Amino acid sequence: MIIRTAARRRAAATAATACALAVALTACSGTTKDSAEKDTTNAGTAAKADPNAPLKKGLKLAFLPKQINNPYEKIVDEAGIAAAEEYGATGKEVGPSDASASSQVSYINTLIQQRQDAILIAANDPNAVCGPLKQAMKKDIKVVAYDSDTAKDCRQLFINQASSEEIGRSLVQHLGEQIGYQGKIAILSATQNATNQNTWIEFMKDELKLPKYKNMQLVKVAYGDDADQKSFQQTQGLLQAYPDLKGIISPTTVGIAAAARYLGDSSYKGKVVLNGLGTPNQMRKYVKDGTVEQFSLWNPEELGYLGSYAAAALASGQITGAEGEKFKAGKLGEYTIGKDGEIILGEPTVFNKQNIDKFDF
Ligand code: RAM
Repeated sequence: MIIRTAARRRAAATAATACALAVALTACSGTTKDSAEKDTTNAGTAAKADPNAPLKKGLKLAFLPKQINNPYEKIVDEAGIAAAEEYGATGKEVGPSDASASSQVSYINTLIQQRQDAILIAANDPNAVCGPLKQAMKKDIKVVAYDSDTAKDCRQLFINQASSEEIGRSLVQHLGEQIGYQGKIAILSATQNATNQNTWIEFMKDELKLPKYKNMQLVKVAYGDDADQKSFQQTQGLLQAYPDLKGIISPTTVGIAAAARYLGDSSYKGKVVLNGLGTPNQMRKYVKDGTVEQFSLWNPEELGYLGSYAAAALASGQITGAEGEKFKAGKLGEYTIGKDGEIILGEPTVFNKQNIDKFDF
């Protein structure tokens, strides 16, 4: 928590500097709301931000998660919807029941017809949703990716839960320590197309190239599709194929919970190390019974809250998506837009037996 606050302060300082520089270029000076609203594309367009514009009342926000029956996505979206109520807007969640590449397309088309003010999307595929999202932006519907990004020109902002590099590398670092930097390891991911998991896996593979991991061997990346049963079966399959497996990293809350359930009831309990990204409420049981020693996550409520405020700031003309612009995200304080329209929530937390009961999400 302390780190997160410090990170935010750093971000604010960067924003102040960026804004001071930008004043000369008028990006931080007052412009009319109309000019800001004409921005229908990504950062770097002619539209100007009006940092003093009030958040518009009555905005309509739609959250489109990877899939609606994912407990993690539910926490994020519910927090975003609650935040919208805070500033006089309404929010809703719609979405597919599976996380396949194009399952979100028809939902985007419907949201465009409904003339929502902003669509917030956790993309199942960086490109499959791009065409419809561009249509939305053309109609002046703001598009904010959160959790899992689209290609950069298909949205105006990406709300990233933490630095992707830090997430990927730290998971390998933690597992390495736990298994004494020795033995076969596997990754149990979500879907093959998921932008967030794939980005993290790239950083994991890069981290594994360092000399200290020379005795650790990544034998397989398995995909549970963020479906509980498939993730369970994939874990079983991994252990059948590699009975001498030393560790599994599952960078998905659905995957890690299913893998923990499999390990917890098997002879591998306490022998195969499972690490990754999970929610404390889903993982508490497995931490307490010794199946899992530690895992990480950020606060998903804060992710939804930040996404909601960012979408409202965009739809109100306070920001356009350009690097260096800043806005106030309610109780979370000030945030700054980074390169390529990315906004980073903060630092992940590591959960273990000592601290897990302090968290309830
Ligand atoms: C799952 C989803 C989501 C990811 C979390 C960690 O719930 O795949 O996209 O961010 O895990």
